[in-house]
Amino acid sequence: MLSFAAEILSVYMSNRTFTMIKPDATSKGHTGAILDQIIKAGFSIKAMKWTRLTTEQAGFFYDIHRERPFFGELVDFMSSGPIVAAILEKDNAVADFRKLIGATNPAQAEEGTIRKQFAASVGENAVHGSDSDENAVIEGDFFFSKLERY
Ligand code: FUP
Repeated sequence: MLSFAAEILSVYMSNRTFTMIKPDATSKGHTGAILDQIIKAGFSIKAMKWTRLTTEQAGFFYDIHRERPFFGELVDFMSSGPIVAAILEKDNAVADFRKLIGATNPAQAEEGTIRKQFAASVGENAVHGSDSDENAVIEGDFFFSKLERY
């Protein structure tokens, strides 16, 4: 019985985040190195898939940015090649993962962060990390069914 309650909590509470390794990083062959750093930082993978977004799916995922001037480029880029989508688990997952990946603009990202190492620009910045527990759940649900999480 505990496991049912624990599962509900672990799915909806703050120990999970959602990430994508973006098309720039997959196309440059950085997928393995990025996953290695994520795992070595203490995150465990609860769900993962290699896939490619349509422009419609990318637009839906980034709907909050629809009115921003970079929206068209963002959608074109995010649907330009394969991505790795994953749900990650760790205490304080959302905040710790954003620290691990660094600032949105790699020029402002701290040394050692994933974006500092692998991102070329603010638009093509190698990885996504959810910005809140609520969005982590919404974004994970967009990609994964319950049966695809372990
Ligand atoms: P982040 O939470 O770090 O992914 O950043 P945002 O939610 O602010 O932005 C989402 C994505 O929009 C970024 F990953 C890249 C893109 N973006 C731009 O292309 N230009 C900008 O000025 C800001 C964001």
